[in-house]
Amino acid sequence: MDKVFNFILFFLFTCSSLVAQQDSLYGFKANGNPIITHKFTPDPAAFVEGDTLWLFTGHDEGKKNSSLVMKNWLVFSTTDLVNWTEYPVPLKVSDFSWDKTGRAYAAQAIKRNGKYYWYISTDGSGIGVAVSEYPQGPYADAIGKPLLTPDDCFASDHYWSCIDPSLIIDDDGQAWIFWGNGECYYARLKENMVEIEGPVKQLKIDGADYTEAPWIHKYNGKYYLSFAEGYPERTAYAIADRIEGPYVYKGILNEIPGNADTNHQAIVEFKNEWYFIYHNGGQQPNGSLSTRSTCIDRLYYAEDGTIRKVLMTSDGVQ
Ligand code: FUB
Repeated sequence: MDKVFNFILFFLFTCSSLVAQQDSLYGFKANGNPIITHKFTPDPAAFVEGDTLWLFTGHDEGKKNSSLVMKNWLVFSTTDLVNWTEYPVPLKVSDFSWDKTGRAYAAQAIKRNGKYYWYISTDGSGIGVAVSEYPQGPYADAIGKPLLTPDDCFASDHYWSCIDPSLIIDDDGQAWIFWGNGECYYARLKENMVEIEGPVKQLKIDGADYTEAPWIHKYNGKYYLSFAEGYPERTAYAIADRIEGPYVYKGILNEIPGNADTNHQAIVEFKNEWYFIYHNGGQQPNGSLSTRSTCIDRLYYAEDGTIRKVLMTSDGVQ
């Protein structure tokens, strides 16, 4: 009798959890840029799986012009860049017991061996990695400690040097992580995606005024490293034949986004077109460090492999 009772309880609990999760999905349509208007969504990152683009963002909760209040990260998906689904909050900075800052800085997720690894940064405690069976989460801290800390940023002496991870799995299966504020660093990851392999190295790009937000991607066999440059930030980029460089500086890719001092980009191919995903302060007048929103515009390569400057639009992509 007890067993039947327990089974019924378990069944009811499972059904109510599924209904609760389903209930908390939120569907919305993008109407130009910014694409999300019910929340502030800075620091976008994205990957494509099948016919779905998965968008991972931070979450600004500050008042305009206040300092950054960022407690969690968010996940959205779309199959057409117009109709979007938001999932229940999949990861909070408080899920990382080692974090002392309470600030959920920029992050990027990537899939390997059937699991999803979400590399997050905090405002001073370092870079961590969370793992999930599903792109939408829920995610949990994979190692219970930071993957990288400011101590790994050997050429920097400011506390927020260890932020903004960007990941790539190269065609030979080697995973790499790039990151850094003020200086850009990179390292190999082991196949398990939760340990650094070999030394941390510094990446220098002649002619660049590197600030933060590296994004590494590959196009036609070449490596493209885009990053926030100067302050207020533009996005610049450099190209290399090998992942470790040398990278040749190619100049500005995107101008200062409206009403935001930071610029943070993701570059992805989706359904045979390339997209530039970034944030601006377009949802609030009078300036904003802390009310940033994700935008998407098209990205075009020239025949010589350079990238045309991004045209930021309020129409966005259809
Ligand atoms: O959003 C917090 C920080 O501001 C990010 O980590 C940087 O890239 C900049 O956007």
